[in-house]
Amino acid sequence: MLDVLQTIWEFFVNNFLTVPAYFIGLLVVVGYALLKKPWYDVLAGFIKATIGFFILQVGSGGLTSNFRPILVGLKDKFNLDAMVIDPYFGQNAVQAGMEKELGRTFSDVMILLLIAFIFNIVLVALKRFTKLRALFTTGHVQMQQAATAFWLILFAIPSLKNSNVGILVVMGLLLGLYWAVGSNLIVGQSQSLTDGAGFTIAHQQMFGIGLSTWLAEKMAKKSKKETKRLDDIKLPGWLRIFNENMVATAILMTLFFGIILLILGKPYLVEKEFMKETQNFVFYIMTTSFHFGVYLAILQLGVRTFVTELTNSFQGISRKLLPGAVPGVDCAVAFGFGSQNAVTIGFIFGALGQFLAIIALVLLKSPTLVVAGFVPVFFDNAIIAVYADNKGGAKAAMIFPFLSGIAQVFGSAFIASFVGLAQYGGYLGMWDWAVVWPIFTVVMKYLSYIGVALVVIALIVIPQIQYRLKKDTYFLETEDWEECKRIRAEKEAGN
Ligand code: ASC
Repeated sequence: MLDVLQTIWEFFVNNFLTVPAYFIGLLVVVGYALLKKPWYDVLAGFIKATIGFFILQVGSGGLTSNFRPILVGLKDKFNLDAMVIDPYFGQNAVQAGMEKELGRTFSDVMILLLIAFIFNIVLVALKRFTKLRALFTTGHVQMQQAATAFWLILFAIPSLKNSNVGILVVMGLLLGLYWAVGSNLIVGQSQSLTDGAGFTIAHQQMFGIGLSTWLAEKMAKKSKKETKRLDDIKLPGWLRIFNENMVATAILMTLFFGIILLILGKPYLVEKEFMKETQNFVFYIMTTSFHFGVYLAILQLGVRTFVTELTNSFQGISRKLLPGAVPGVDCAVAFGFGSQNAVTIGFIFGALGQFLAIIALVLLKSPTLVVAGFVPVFFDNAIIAVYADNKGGAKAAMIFPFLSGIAQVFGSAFIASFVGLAQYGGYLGMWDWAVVWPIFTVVMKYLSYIGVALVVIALIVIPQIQYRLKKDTYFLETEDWEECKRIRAEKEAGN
């Protein structure tokens, strides 16, 4: 009997737990079965989820091999670790590191994701006590964060390695709380921006948005002059080419990697057999740089394919369980609201901040060379500008993305070197993961379980403070926005 169980377990471990593509397929099957979908939808879901992950692996393998000449070259010649701050490079880096150093597979990350998500549901179900009103539903981001959190937490508390249950409890608790608290933090600001569209942002910079927007509002209240809105400013049309992922990635990568490859020089690349003597150097540089765009596109296609299935199978379940909660969605959803200039302005000032910070790192002889990735420089800073402009006008929409750009580079350089991810070529350099999680990590590294407790308490307290500041209208933000606005306007007039 025990033999049979053992064989079944081994079969499960060998074919599902250690093969993320099938594990994700299995999760989708379970979700759809619970939703009582017809068998053909379950089958289609399984196929899409599994193939989606295989596609992702093609993209991520391509990125890694495309990046090799640069990583190897910089290490060889200058003893530098080049690191792209971008969620996909970050996920790749963790994946590589996990397999090499921890002997774990990506299925561990998927289990963590699942537990943290269930914990997020529980926290919202208990919203009378927790004051948490939002569910994090952005699957591809959850995966990137689960991977990064896995690495950061194991680095901070290495003893967790010995206990599978311990790892999952501590990590699920921290990540689930971060998702619930972060997306809840900006419910009110999101309702204000969208005039009650009934969603919040569940992405990688919720604390960045919350803090910047709060400061923007303070700034606007203090200033005597009328605040100028971004919509009052006219921008040159050519800047819009940066709003397209593929174009911006190609330009950024050609700029950064072009310079690095030029510095490494053709003779070196030929000697190491990265390129042929007969190849034209300029076209080699262009081909290499453009291929980052190619592999990112493949990778994103794969992610979208399986995340759609995963989210559908998760969401159906949570919607039934959680009336009165709002979904946390991708930051790009909010780009349709507020000023249309904000996206471009946020990108430009964020890029300016990042470039200055990168130059500073080079001048300071940092052992980690940070390379700007498209996703943080564009999405983080654009969304911060959209929210900051809504509360604080044009000036805020320039200042906060600029500061964010600086924080993204310095924060990522610090944490990725500290935890040993820089050597794998990437880090999830988005605002919260360059500022908030490094703080968590340091606190936990030096205080161990007391540090974990402190982080947990800090997270639990945040929604309680939010609630106490606006007791009478807090839950109305999600339940009845018109009424919430009315009461707040009355109060304002009364003052
Ligand atoms: C991310 C990430 C993306 C983008 C996208 C923005 O963090 O991984 O693909 O931002 O979610 O719409």
